[in-house]
Amino acid sequence: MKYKILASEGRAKRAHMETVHGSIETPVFMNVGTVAAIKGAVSTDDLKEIGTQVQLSNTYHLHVRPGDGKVSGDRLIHEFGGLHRFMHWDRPILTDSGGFQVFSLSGMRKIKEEGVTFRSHIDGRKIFMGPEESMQIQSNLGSTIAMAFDECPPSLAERSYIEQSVDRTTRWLKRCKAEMARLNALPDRVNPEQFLFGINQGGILEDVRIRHAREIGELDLDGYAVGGLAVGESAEEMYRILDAVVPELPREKPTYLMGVGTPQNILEAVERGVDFFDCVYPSRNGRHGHAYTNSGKINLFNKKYELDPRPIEEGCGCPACRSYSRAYIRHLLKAGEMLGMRLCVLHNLYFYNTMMQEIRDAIEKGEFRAYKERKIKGMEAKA
Ligand code: PRF
Ligand code: ZN
Repeated sequence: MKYKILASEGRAKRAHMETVHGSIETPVFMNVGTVAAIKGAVSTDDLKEIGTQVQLSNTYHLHVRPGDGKVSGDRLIHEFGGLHRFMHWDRPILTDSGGFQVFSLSGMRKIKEEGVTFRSHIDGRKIFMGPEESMQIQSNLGSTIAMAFDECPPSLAERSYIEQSVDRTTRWLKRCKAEMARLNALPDRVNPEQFLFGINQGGILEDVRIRHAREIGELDLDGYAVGGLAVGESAEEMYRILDAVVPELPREKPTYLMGVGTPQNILEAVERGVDFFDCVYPSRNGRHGHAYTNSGKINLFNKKYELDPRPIEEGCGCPACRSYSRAYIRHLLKAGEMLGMRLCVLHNLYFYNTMMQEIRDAIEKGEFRAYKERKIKGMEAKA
């Protein structure tokens, strides 16, 4: 068995997953490196130091780069020996399928049964991507976990559109599964044991979500994601959909909530049974000088930190807090020095990774509820 639940409290699960790139302890926060790089000049050695278990990269971005467009990025990376060797990371990598990026980055696109035609955001070149292409690219990259090619419909789409789109996403998922099986059997694969996660869609329509979850649950995939959330709906709506849909997905498989979220969102979703998360918030906020603490987010550009000798968070073991004051980091940020951003990003990723460790410990001890209440109350306090 690749995935094993070690402890649970209500719906919250503490689990362990075996992969060819080592094990993953869940709940886990995946650190986002869209183009095979964590933004903020963070190296893979840094990631090991701050406790990163899984990195996330993107199919679409690594298809259009590296390279000059004549040979695709993923073919070059395959020739190099795969994404792990290319970026010097030997732990698990999850690749997103490109579906969501196509929908969020590309102005011009055409969706058909075969797939999507759109223009590259780099050079405007026409690109076609369907379920088979997405699997081929992810197989070339050799990621640990590949995501199915899905459509994430706009949050305001009508019911009839969402129903059609979800049915197409199911048909695409079956094609992804067949293509992944074919690719994994080829002799030249970087990772012939690549896992495939399916993605649940359905907007904020509970009945469509539930029907879709039951359909894809029967396909016996390696894991299941909830997509199409955190795209403009309220947090309450997101929790309502998770309440409805997570119990319909196979509990003996990992559950991944895509693109979520704030520390509060993650705590609420863990309580509802989610294992995997990813979000750009810690790195993006860090690059803007916003740092997470147990008593709320602080803006290091604020004048009140000009002579503050304390670290971002007292007692934090991250590379920023071990050595540097708020005053110095503020100076670096204001001077536009890259080190300022880098230290804030390292602190924020450490904060997220450490929170996940605390969550895992709390579930094991049967103290998750109490931990969650305490953590949220603390973060709501004014820093
Ligand atoms: N689908 C895919 N990737 C995603 C999403 C999705 O719906 C989301 C939605 N929050 C983030 N990333 N393939
Ligand atoms: Zn720190």
